[in-house]
Amino acid sequence: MDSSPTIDLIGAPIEIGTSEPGAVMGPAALRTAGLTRVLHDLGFTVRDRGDLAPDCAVGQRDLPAIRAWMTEISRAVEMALDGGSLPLVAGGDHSLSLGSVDGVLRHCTRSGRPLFVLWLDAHADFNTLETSPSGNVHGMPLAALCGEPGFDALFEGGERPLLDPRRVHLFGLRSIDTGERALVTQRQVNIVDMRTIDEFGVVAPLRRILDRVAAENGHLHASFDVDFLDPTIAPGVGTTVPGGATFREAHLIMEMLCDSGLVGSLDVVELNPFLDERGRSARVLVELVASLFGRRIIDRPTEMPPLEA
Ligand code: EXY
Ligand code: MN
Ligand code: MN
Ligand code: MN
Repeated sequence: MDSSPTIDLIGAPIEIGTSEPGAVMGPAALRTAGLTRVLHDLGFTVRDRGDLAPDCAVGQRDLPAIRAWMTEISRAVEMALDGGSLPLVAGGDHSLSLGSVDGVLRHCTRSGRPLFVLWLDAHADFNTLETSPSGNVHGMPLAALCGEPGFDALFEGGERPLLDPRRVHLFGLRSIDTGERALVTQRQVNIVDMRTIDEFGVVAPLRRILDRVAAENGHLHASFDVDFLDPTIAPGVGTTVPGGATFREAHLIMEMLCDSGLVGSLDVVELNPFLDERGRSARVLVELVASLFGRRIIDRPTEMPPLEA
């Protein structure tokens, strides 16, 4: 992990980006599953900032309501980074990344480090208001962050730093809509889909991404959507897609991210306890976050252990 010993846990119980209610309980479920305790046991100082609650009418699902959320999330993330902490944004649906990535962008614009995004997700989340088949904003955050037209109502007036789509790495993709497929190709978004993972595993594709980020002294923002995982291990999400990452693949990704020391901010999104089975998905997520922050079975170098003579 990045050298920061302090983690700012920011609850973002937003669910107006989706049509399936329940993600509002995500932050509470992650805390109940022991998120704060495992991080503390790993030696981190965890500052739980509580749950953000922007001033927007309950049930409002329009862009101004989402803008109210985004502004608060962006400010909290930027403040954490400016203060030398690592922001961990617990969702809530994936539209929260409109705020978290915006906040990281603002910080990185000042720190001078290029921002790379690792989007662990079954989906591309690169729809625009035009191309979206559902109108759900949680399927659009990357398009909006990369400056696609139609999202001005989301960002308070004035200049905003844009995310470079060529520094976005989709990882685990297995569901994409027609319109966003054309867009991600046109914008040269980097894609490691499940077919690539089936053929080459997670190590080689992820190693290539991490080497690139390290070579450019980049800040890596990891955005972890529960539906990246196979639904058999994480059913608690409203947009499950069969054929996701296994528990071991997900753990290995987290351990490689940890070893890289490049992750400077994290979202954990789309957990829907209403659809979960006795907290199973929440507990899996906490296990995986623990691996991302350094929990190991034994401390040994990553090369093959010597065979006994
Ligand atoms: N691509 C579909 C849509 O835009 O409606 C499904 C999006 C699911 C989004 C979740 C957060 O990853
Ligand atoms: Mn920084
Ligand atoms: Mn997503
Ligand atoms: Mn998804």
